[in-house]
Amino acid sequence: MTDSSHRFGFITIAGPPNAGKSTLLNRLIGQKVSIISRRPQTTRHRILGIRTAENSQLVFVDTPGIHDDGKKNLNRMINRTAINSLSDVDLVVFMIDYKGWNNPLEKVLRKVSERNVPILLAINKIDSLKDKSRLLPLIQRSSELHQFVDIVPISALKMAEVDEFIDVLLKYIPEGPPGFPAEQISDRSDRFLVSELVREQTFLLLGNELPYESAVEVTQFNRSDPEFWTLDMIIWVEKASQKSIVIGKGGQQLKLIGQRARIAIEKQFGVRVRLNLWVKERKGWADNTNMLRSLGYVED
Ligand SMILES: Nc1nc2c(ncn2[C@@H]2O[C@H](COP(=O)(O)OP(=O)(O)OP(=O)(O)O)[C@@H](O)[C@H]2O)c(=O)[nH]1
Ligand SMILES: [Mg+2]
Repeated sequence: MTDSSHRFGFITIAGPPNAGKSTLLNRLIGQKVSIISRRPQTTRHRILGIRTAENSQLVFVDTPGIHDDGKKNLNRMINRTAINSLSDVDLVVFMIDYKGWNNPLEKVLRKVSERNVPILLAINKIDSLKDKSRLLPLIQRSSELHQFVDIVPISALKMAEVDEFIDVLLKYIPEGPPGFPAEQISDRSDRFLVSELVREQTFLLLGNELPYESAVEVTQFNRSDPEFWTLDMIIWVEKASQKSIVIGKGGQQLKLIGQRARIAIEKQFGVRVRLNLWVKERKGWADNTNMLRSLGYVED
């Protein structure tokens, strides 16, 4: 590669739920493009994060964690989204955490490796691994499972040297001109991101209490005053009991979700926001293809 050459390519970040894929994406892009929570199955869509440097442009594809439980339509769609993101990319970063392999995880790896794309293994959360000598056997075991192009222990959360990691990735990226404008950092709209920032707060505040079958719909996205946005959103759930969990005693929970989400949106976009939230139930929405489509879970 000559000094003047430019690289351009796509890198999918895939792996099981909760490995830290979205955390890595945000770290590599330098701002939040994908929401994060300690709860598995936070990401539900394919989300692009674009990193433009002087001699390269890398397009990262964040994907939902791939898992085995495909009963509901929603779950199946989400798994399909992840698997479809493995084609036509230059590299897959397969992310696991330091706890290592188990049967379902090996099954996920086999599914991913069917696509014949080079796979780099990132072993994440090593900041939480007290006994670092456990890494060596894990690397050994991993190399027996698949011929990874590289195996890199990382901490997506505490990574100081992003450039070093990028240099490792660039080895697998072909030369080519940039495919996106330099200022573009994501393929997702502001409207999508505000709904995600509300969903993130429901995950963070309700944790495991939150029914998995909840989604956020933006019904008003008014930016006629560019410095003071008015946003209306509906949090959809499937049952009355779930509705009362989200609303909480005397509406306290919903109020807190609204306050925190408003602050997150204001910080993200540097504007002031009026945010109105409602909780509504519709039985079976997570199985209803039309509803899934209108909420953006069906890829055309
Ligand atoms: N200690 C530690 N925690 C991390 C690290 N990276 C991510 N986490 C935490 O792991 C949890 C899951 O992170 P996410 O980035 O949402 O994981 P994900 O793989 O995108 O999860 P899904 O979207 O559900 O598939 C969050 O609580 C993160 O803060 C890391 O390097 N170290
Ligand atoms: Mg995620």
